[in-house]
Amino acid sequence: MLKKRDRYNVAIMGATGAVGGQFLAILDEREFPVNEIRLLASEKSKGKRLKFRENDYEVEVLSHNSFKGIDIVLSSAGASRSLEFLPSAVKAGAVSIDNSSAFRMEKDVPLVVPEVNPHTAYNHNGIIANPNCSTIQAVVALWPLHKKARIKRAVVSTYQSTSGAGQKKMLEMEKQVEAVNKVVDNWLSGSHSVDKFLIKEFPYQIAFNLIPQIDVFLDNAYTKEEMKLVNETRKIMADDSVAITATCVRVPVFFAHSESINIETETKLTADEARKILLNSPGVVVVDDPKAAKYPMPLDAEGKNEVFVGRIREDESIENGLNLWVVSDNLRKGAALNAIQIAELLVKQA
Ligand code: NAP
Ligand code: 3JM
Repeated sequence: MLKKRDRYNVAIMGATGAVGGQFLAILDEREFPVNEIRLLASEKSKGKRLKFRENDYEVEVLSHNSFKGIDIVLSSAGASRSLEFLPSAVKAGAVSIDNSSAFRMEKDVPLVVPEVNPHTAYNHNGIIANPNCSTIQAVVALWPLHKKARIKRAVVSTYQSTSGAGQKKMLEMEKQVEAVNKVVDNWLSGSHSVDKFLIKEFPYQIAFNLIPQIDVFLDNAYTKEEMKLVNETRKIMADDSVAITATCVRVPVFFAHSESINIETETKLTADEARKILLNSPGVVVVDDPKAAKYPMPLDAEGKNEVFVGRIREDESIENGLNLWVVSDNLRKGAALNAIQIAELLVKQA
């Protein structure tokens, strides 16, 4: 339980990272009632200073003693750090909202998307999990349709930006893009491939390429990212009967993930009905005007809080099918914003 206070002591685990930076920006934007802020990262960032509101704060090295006096931990320093350090945060009496996959599928850990299952946030033992970025934007769009017509099956193909893999990977793409020029003049010589030394973070070149692998491969030939989407979606919708299959692809986009989603529903939903439902759904913006060539794109979603849905059309190959195109800023709704919305739920109830 979060103890009621006028202002809360907040620790950010992974404050120097891509998600950490968004935590600081969004806490400020939403005027979250922060008393003390504690910025935690690795030894590498010791002594670094980061700005929050009007002041700058020194980054401290994460340790088991980092949580004394802290009310809320916003955690995004990777799954192994969450596994190692969040039990100490629980012992210190803090409530942690964890962005990693470490605890998401644990029975006593709520997995929360405030537009879908806000009531589950209150039933925790000190750790609340924030879903994977691709799961969050999918369920924000699918939940209102599921409530109306029950989704029997969903086929999700993702187009995930490099910011979803952290700052080092974004920088690698930038360097690779800079290394390639005069492609059209030299296309026969294949000069849009970069030198091997520019490929360290991703398994293959990401600039001007697509990589159909995110996270590691599992025994069933799916990647861990794909199975996160399947299992987390079912847990959040509290419905294991929904059949879901996913293909997750890294694309050379800096910010915002896109998803092509095909659903089969139990009862018929026309494209117009789906559009109307989504127009009235929290956190969703419908951008869907084919005649004017209006549809969601990652460049337009960058820096925004909503989940954008377009290209809504009936799947003519089956009786009750729909296709959707869903785009959202993965560092905001897909990570930091969703976690801060969860913190806001806790504050409201304290
Ligand atoms: P990132 O840009 O690479 O940042 C990683 C952060 O973790 C940095 O602050 C880093 O500190 C810190 N860190 C790494 N090793 C540490 C250690 N041993 N002790 C303390 N701090 C350590 O990655 P990111 O994109 O922000 O993602 C961070 C995590 O958030 C991911 O691993 C994932 O679990 C989760 N997440 C990310 C997204 C997303 O869309 N990016 C979405 C959902 C969840 P230094 O700067 O000192 O190395
Ligand atoms: C997004 O340290 C790690 O293994 C983190 C890998 C990671 C994750 C994860 O598994 O927590 C990178 C980017 C995620 C996520 O949201 O699941």
